[in-house]
Order: sequence, then structure tokens, then C-alpha cells
Amino acid sequence: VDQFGIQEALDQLGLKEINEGASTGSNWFSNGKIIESYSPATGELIGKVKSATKEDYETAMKAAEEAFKTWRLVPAPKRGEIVRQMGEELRKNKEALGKLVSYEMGKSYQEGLGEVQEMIDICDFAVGLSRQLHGLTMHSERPMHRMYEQWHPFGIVGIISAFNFPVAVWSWNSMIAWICGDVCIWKPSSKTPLCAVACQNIIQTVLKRNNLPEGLSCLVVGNESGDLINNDKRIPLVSFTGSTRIGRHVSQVVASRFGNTILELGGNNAIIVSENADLSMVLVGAVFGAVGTAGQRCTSTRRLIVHDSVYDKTLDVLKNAYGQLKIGNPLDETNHVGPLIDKGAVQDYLSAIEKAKAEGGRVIVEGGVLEGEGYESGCYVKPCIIEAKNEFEIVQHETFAPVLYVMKYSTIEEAIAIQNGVPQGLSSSIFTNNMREMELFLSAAGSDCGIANVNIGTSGAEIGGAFGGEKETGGGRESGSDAWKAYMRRQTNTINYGTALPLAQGIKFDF
Ligand code: UN1
Repeated sequence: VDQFGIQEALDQLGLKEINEGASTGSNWFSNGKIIESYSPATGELIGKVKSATKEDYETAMKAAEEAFKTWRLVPAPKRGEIVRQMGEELRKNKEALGKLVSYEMGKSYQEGLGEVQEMIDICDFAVGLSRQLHGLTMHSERPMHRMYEQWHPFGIVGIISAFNFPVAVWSWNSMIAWICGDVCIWKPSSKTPLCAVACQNIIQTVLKRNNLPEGLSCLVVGNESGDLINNDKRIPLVSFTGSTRIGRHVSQVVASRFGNTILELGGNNAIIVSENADLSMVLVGAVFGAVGTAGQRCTSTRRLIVHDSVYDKTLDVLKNAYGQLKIGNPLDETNHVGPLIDKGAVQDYLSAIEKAKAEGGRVIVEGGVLEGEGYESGCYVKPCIIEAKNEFEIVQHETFAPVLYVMKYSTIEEAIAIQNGVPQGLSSSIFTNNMREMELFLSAAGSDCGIANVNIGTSGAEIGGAFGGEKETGGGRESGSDAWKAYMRRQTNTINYGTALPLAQGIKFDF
């Protein structure tokens, strides 16, 4: 029985024939080892995808190089028109793709739909941006000279994405890269290869319809391609989303060949709950932040820093909310929390809890692995809350699971110091109705994160802002604002329209 219409969604997304592990022929390259994709929701085998061999990778790169030669000369607003059509195609496939995201990755169907909505939104954003890739003009110090800057496409952008946002994070990169005149080669997470093939099918429909080269969008599945991308001098920009551990490696390899990187690595995001907070708002922000996507967002709330005067009350409210959480199949919309991505993630979750206890953590809401009907995949865990100290080694680490550490503070300065007292710097938030606290939190002496929110949780950032963080989060920015500049090279141009050739800085060089 196909209670949630999975088969229909797979058919719509053109994923039927790949169940045998064959290629669909739409410019993704696959003659290598078979990767099997299992649903963490049910444990079922969804499909098999062949990974790219070294030769496949070469074929993809040749196609990308060729495609770039034509694409870079297409006017940017015309490139925007193509991305507009991609957005239309995504609108048509929103339900099917959202369902696949939910089924293959394990986030709730609603969040799967939300992820596709982010893709649609970034398309719209990119279309507008395609007429706004502005450079500055400057005044030259020399007469009859004009000086300005322009932005040119880089070339081939390598995108290495993670399982937790299997489609949206790729689109933040690719849609912006495309309007900038770049072409893309995508290495998706090997945990969510079908989501990648589905996106590839959607994009190729648009490219074919417009007689554009397939090499604009290349897909290489399998971890071998990751290091090929990192080491490849033909790829001037690598955008990597994933763990700090792997990100450090990517950063070093790409830097050693003077390539550019955009790094979106781990977060260790905290909410400060002030004595001036509206606790009913904290409830929604903190619980969604900590248990949404089963704690597998880079922006998930990992730490709650609570003023001692409202500490007990806050814990009571949280305990009550956690008691009402429904954990189960993410496609069933009555459930709040779905599974972790795989059994490895379950082990990491269990070991984090053990470590926290060993360091002296006190369990507020008990965790554990769920068993029995509906939990056959072995990937369902109970969101838990542990009272901890910020200095605990485990608290300093990002564990990609619904484990929330709570701790007390007494002054706002102390709260900010705790919030900043971790190696990561992605997202942060304060709940307060006190404007002095709020402004201090947002000031140069406040949060050191790339994202700092007031009366909003740490997760669920909108695409219009630049997304990313500092310190071990890697410093990259993607998505909105002027993040597009990272996908282009800047050229400063000085034009002399006079008949003399005066040198800059007044230097005389006469013959
Ligand atoms: C991520 O977790 O990798 O802010 C990205 C959010 C989402 C993006 C998260 N818009 O939660």
C-alpha cells in the first residue's frame, strides 16, 4: 500500500527507470558503483543510483567547460529568464519533490514543501538579481579617464551539498551561479542521491526546451567526485556545505590551488531567554528550533541560555511541550518529529547523551531510541533536554540530533559570553522585550554569529538575507543580499579617452 503516494511522486519526478540503477541520460554521469538509498522513515529501499567514475567526472567537466563558453555570453537578464522557467517547473513539482525530500531525508512533509518553497523563492530572487549585477564607477585622478568595475562569471562552480537540505541548498548556489553566468557541477550527499537526480531532471527539462547545453547543470554522485572537485584547477569556486571536519579539509585543498570557497559548516546555535522574554513565544521558537528536522539543521537550536529568575518556569513549559510531541512517519502530517538520517546518526545521538551525562549533565527530558510499530527503520529517537555547562566538551560540539542543552545566567553580559563561547558562529537569538538587552545583543559587543535574531528562534532563515556564519562555521555567505558577489570575479577597468598618457600618482616618464 502506497498510503502517501510515493510511487506517484517518483514517477512524476522521472525516477522510475533509475530503480534499476541505470542512468536517465539527462546529463548526469553514472557508470560507477551503485548507491542504494533507503528511507529513514520506513527503512525501505527507495532506489539505486549509479555513482560517477573518474571518466564520468571528466565527461561532465568537458560538458561544463563547453557550456560555459556560450552561457557566459548570454545577457544576464536572459539568463534570469531561464531561471524563471526553472522556478515555474519547481512550482509544478512542489508536492512531488517535497514528498521525496520527506521520504528520502526524513524531515516532515511540511518542511519538505518548505524546502521546495525556498527553491522557488531563490529562483524569483535570482530573476530580479539578473538585472542588478551592479558594479561601481569611480572617479579617476587623471583627466579624460574613466574608471569602473564590472563583474564577470567565474566559470565552473562546484557545489558539494549535505543531506539535511538535499535540494534547497543546491538551489541557493546554482540559481545564483546561473544568473551570474557560471555553470555548475553538483556532488550531492550520498545519503540523498534521488533528490539530486529529481532536481537534475527538472532542470534538464528547462535546458532542453530552450536549446541550452546540458553541461550548464552537471550531476556527479558519489564521494569520489568530491575530492576530484576540490583538487580541480578548472573549478575556481567550490561551495561546500557540511561538517567542520570535512570543511577544513575542503578549505585547505582548494586554498592550496588558490581556488575560492564558500563554506557553510557546523553551528552551535543558542537562544538567550531573558527575564523579559515572552515565554509563549520562546516555547514555539525553542521547541521548533530544537526538534524541527529532528535537530538536523545547521541552524537547529542546541543551547538554551536562560535567566535564573525564569529558569524553572521555562523548563516546566518545555517539559510540558516535549511531552506532547508526536514522533513518527514524517509523511504523516500529524507528527512533529521524524527520524534521523541513518543509524550512524542515532549512534552519534546516543553517544552525545552519554558524554553529557558523564561530564555531569542532568537529564531534564529523557532521550532514547524508539522501537516497535512504525519505528522499524531504527532511526527514530526521542528529543531530549539536558542541563549542562557550556564548558562541557560535548556542548562545544555540534551533534546533529534533537539534543538541547540548557544552562543558567544572571547578567546579560554573561549570557552573551556563553552564547559566544563555542567554536562555531552560525545562528543566535535572544527573546526579550527589553530594548537595551536587545541592542546590546545586536551590537559589536554582542553576538558573534552570522545570524542574530530577536524574538525569533535560530532556525528558519529567509532566503533574502545572506546565510552563513563565522569562526568554525567557515565564513561563507549564500542566498540573498549581495552573496552573489562570491560567484563572480571583479574586474577594475580604466579607460583613457584622451590623447595623452598621464601616469597615476603624478609620475613623469618622459622620453
Ligand atoms: C541548513 O541547515 O543547512 O535557516 C540550512 C534555516 C534554513 C536553512 C538551513 N532556511 O533553517
